[in-house]
Amino acid sequence: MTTIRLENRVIRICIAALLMSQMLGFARPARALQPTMVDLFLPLLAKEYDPHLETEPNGTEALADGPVMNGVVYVGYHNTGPALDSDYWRFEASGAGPVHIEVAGLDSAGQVIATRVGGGQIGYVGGPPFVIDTTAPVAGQYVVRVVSSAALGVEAYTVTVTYP
Ligand SMILES: [Ca+2]
Repeated sequence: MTTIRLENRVIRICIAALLMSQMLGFARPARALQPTMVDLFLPLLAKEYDPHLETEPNGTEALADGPVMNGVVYVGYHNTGPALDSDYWRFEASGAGPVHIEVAGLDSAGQVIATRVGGGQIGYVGGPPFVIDTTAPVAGQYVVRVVSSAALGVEAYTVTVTYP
């Protein structure tokens, strides 16, 4: 993942340099440049900005990924390898009601904590299966904190939240 992001960055810098030089009038004509740019750039953008993937850093409420859409599967990564990694995902409940959280792909060291922003904890699970059934007491912002590690060699996990 890191390698892909680095490569994306390098390629984007090269493309930006090409575009700049073209704008300033000392590069090849636009027709010669454009097909290469489209072939390379669009698939990489689609990967890097996929809204269903986590974006580090996301280790605090303020940096939480989201808002996650109701019932949609999101993918996070164990970025710190065997060490514990905290990823925050936020969602907004439209009212009080049942909240269902499912996280798959954590090893036995994983934890999932659901909290109302500015309020208290509404759910916790400290071992598999990582499923929380709880209740949102009021409308508002909530976060799901996924504490993961890749101790068992798994690189990714999924998180799905359904809420009012
Ligand atoms: Ca992560």
